[in-house]
Amino acid sequence: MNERISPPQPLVAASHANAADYEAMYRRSLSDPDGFWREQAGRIGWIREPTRIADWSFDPVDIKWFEDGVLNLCWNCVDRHLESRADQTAFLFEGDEPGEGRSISYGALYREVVRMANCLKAMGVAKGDRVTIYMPMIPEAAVAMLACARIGAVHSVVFGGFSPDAIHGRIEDAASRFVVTADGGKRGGKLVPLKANVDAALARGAEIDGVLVVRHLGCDIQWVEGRDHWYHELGETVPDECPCEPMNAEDPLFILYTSGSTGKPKGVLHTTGGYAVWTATTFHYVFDYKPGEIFWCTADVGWVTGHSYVVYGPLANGATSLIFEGVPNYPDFSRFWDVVERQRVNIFYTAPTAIRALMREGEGPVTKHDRSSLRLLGSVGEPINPEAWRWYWDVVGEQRCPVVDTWWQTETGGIMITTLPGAHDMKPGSAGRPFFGVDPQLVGPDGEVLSGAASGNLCLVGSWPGQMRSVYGDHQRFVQTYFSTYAGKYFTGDGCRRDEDGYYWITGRVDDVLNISGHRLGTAEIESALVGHAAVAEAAVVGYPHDIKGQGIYCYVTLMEGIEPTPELEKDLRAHVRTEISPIASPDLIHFTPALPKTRSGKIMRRILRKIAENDYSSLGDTSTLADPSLVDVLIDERKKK
Ligand code: 6R9
Repeated sequence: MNERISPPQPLVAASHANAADYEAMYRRSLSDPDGFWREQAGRIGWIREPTRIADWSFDPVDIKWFEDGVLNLCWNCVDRHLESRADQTAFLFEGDEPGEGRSISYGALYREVVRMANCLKAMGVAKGDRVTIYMPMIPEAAVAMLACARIGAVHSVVFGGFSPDAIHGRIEDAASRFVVTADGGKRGGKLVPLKANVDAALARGAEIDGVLVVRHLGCDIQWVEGRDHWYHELGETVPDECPCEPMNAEDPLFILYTSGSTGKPKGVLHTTGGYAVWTATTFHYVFDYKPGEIFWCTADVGWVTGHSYVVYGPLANGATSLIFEGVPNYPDFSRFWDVVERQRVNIFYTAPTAIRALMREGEGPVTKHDRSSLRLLGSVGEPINPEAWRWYWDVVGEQRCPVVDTWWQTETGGIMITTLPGAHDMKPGSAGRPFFGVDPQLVGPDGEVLSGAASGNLCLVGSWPGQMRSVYGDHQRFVQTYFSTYAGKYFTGDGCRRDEDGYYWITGRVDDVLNISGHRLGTAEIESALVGHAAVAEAAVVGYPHDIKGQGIYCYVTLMEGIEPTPELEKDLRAHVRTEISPIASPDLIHFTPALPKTRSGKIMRRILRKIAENDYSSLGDTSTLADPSLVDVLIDERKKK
């Protein structure tokens, strides 16, 4: 399908960039990056303006932007707006129960952030210290991030759905001595015992100086005297002013753990100046944000999308950003549109998995709510199939609202490939064109650079301000993961097609990273959780097509001698993975098998396992290098019975 849809005309006329602007600005962003980004850096208030703009190399890998600039990102997101919009809403909070929530003005946000920052200081947090944030989707989660940025502490947000083991691993890796959490959270009517999970994580051993606890639900929790502090109590005792720490542009802002194809999740490190400019600039152009509009990104702050487009991008632009604690199907499938109607949301940004799940419920839950406030729709996290795109455009947006399909990664800090609302026609299923400063290249099987319409591995040549700078504590892993496949290029891990109009169509990961409902999970992580179970000898995990989640988790499992597969064991393995990693990582299909297909050198042939999981037995490729080629038929027979 190569259908083109033009954005509605009134929108084009009022947009921040039209087609001619895009062409000129894009060309200049590549031919004169210093000039271009010096101008865009003007969106940020600097304590000392940078004189050096781009200074990077991909071989050896050393990336710096705005190197001699000094700024504070919290000041840019909060204090800077006090003069002109102290009474304007910064965060609109919609709780898990409909209508439960509040609105927080920039003035009130300032007071909250100062209080939280002073609480952190009172616990001993200093510039450069890592603070782990494990919170529900409530304003205090954003407040904690901003408070860290204010005092120069490095936040490491851990998604509230992660298990004690996952929290513990991240605390250890970041050598973080401080935690901010809440007594509990609610999602879809269910209690999430956040404080209890933190207690369990810390019980596994960690050197912790303080845990700051936000009272959200008022539920019963355990308390460790001397270690735990109530935010509302400590907050009473602290001063009501807190200066913003002057930060060098290349000082770390945050670490965010994300799954790769090997090993443990890695701590993606972002620094202050480049990330600030990147999120501020992309937010302005991609969402075409106009003062006074209400912007709603449904992502949790536990993911990069929440960092860049719930908190930093919107607030750096003085926007009103909606924070939603709940889920799309609680109390029913019309929840998103109920919120859109009540809060008069103008710009709505969500993930394809949510769109597909809602689409299955038909138009009724959508059309019963007034969506006339909507002006722009966005999608992020995984490829959006053209059917879901159409439904989003036709039913949700009534063909009035351009759909921006935004491709990017935790590593890129912000949006990289997208159409711009006033500049480009849309093609359902295609992310679109590169954003300013983004220079994509498609590389073929032999490392050759492909030109024109082609399919290959998506690389980026040249740095952009929002690029991650390192893997926390392991720069070599950064170099190895992203820059060793193709010398001198950043390799994204995604496959991609470029069409004759220069539009990019992301086809998905080409490495062992799964994308489950827009959440990244490494097959290696799930395998290591499975083999951690006493009954399991070996495990191999692959993705397979799933109607709602995009990809499902397919686990091939061999058992220890003498152990028989039973439905109880299957249930137990599922529960085991859920507690080891997270419910997100719960296996969709467990396939018990006597053996895994291996080469003679002992490597599991994942290519074959993927095909069998997909029920595609026609093109298994060469199976002659297998130690036991007859195993393939056994696996196929077993698959057919699933
Ligand atoms: C922002 C975010 C990154 C991976 C990425 C790709 C997939 C994200 C996409 C998309 C197709 C889009 N992805 N957006 N694929 N179209 N619009 O999702 O970051 O969690 O790090 O995931 O997600 O495969 O490589 P992250």
